Amino acid sequence: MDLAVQYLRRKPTLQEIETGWDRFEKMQDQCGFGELGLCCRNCLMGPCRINPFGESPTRGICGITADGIVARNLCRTIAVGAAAHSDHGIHIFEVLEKISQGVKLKYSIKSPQKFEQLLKKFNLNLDFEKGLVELLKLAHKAFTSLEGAMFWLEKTLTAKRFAKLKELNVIPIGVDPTIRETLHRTHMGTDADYKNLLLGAIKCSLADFLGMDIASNLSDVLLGIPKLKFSISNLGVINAKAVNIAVHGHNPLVSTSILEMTPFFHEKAKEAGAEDGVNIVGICCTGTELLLRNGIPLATNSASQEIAVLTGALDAMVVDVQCIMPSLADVCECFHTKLITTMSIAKIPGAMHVEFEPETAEETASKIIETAIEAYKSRNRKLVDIPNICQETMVGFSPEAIFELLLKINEKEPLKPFIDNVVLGKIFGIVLFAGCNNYKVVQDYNFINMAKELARHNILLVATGCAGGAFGKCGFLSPSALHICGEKLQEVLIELGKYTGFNRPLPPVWHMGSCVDNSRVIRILSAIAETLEVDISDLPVAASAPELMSEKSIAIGTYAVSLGVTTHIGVTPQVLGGREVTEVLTNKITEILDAKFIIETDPFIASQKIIEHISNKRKKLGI
Ligand code: SF4
Ligand code: MSK
Repeated sequence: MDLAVQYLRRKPTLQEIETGWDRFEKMQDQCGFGELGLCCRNCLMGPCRINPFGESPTRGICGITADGIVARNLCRTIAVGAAAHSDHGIHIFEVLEKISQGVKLKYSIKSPQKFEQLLKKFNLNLDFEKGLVELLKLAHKAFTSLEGAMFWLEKTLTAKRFAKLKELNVIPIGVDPTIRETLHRTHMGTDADYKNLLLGAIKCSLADFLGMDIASNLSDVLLGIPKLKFSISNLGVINAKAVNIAVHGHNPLVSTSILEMTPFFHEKAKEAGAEDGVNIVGICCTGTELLLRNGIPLATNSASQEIAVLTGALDAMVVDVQCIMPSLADVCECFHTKLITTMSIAKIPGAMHVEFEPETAEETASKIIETAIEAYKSRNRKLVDIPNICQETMVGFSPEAIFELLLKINEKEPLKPFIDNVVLGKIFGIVLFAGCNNYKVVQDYNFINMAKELARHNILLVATGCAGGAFGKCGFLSPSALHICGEKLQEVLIELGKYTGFNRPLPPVWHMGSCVDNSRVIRILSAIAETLEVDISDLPVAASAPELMSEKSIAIGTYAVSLGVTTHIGVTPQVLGGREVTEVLTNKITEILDAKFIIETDPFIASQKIIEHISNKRKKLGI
């Protein structure tokens, strides 16, 4: 769908360079057992595969059923997603911990406002230094104990949802122990009851939410709360006259230090011939972190990460963790582009490794920028071809930025004007778009078509991660895209826009952050539900991951359902081989969580199903 990507992918001189789309074609037909989630290699008697047509073999060698295998695989997927999010959180935690211990770092607390907010939320009536120590103790307890997890979740979720989860006995026993327990129960000969495994999956997904909520909150404390601002998105943000550094992955620590060191290298870049100095652009969630906090332009989202290199004008691609294609090394090899890995747990053969440590962040960042400037000197001008495509992008819709805006309308009850518009049907509902791209779907096709369908029905859209990237690139994060909304929603966005100081309407899609910031959406929905004295599951809301790819997305989708948000998935998940499991996830789960999964690959039918779901919720609320 992205014209910039289409242009470079179809360029005759670049045809020899293999990308994810080529590898996807070569991979066809993909294994049917794997597609259905019916293979198991959890022990060395395997691999075992179950016949999906009910014929023999109907059980693994150990005797486990198809539903048992599918549920076990799902648990493992969620555990990996939760581990990725929480490890990200730990990286931020460790920097704050060092600050609290007085270690001299380049980082300092950028948002005292967020820090105070968290102290208040957790009843910590303390001064700065003691407050920081106690806040970190709480986060650590949430990572490691049931007591800590209970405390953090009770203070974050609606009372009704928390009570429901407690009754189901699915409150995580801390983030880390829950991941451990989940992996344990999936060991050969341990949990064989698919229902019990699915409860384990719910519990682990809540550990994911917890780790993510800690990561998102602590990132705001350390790096600042995103505020409303304008930037630009798509490959046109790469500047032929500058040394271009793309930052990619998920860890904002590395990229933030590169960004902060950049001003010291403009002159050096100019001396090397780059008249516009150093230009930082973002890819995936690292890009999103810098986009929302610092207004740094976003080059592209996940499926087209290799395409950014094909512009011939990237001098360095700096990567940290998660969603980084190992193939980048081969693509960079075709150009002068330096691929630089920065984290000890994420190395790529063929890449240069510059280890990142918070204590030496400045030196590391300087070394990376200098490497990019050196690479620039060998840039082949003949290979440079940057599609002149980029879109205005309004970002920074953190809960704090939204509340700040609403406070200007109603100082006493800031949520009231928003809720009134929901009641009046001017905002018919809210849908969160999250998750990745997936080569099984034409890139951004489901995002764009579903957004158009839903916005037309006056549904307000919020986005995170690569969903936000898709909407940025196609222009839906710009106030100029107001026309995709129904008239009633247009009125609301125009009215709210009057209070931003930008004298523009708000865009149809509100970008809330990276993958870990999905927890921001839950915080807002919880606040609305508490105001109305209902549960999140009573609200006219839904979530959609129409092009999901990563294990993290499965974890997010599962916790969204666990927290009462019916969630659409646009790529067939690897569970359909377990008939009972599928029936539970798409139907019976409603009995215990009042929310379910909608699996639908057609974006138009999916939109209809979401609209129907929202209509039903409105009817139940009597609005
Ligand atoms: Fe096969 Fe059971 Fe071993 Fe899985 S755990 S590989 S189903 S024997
Ligand atoms: S980066 S998890 S491809 S959203 Fe967060 Fe994008 Fe999905 Fe990675």
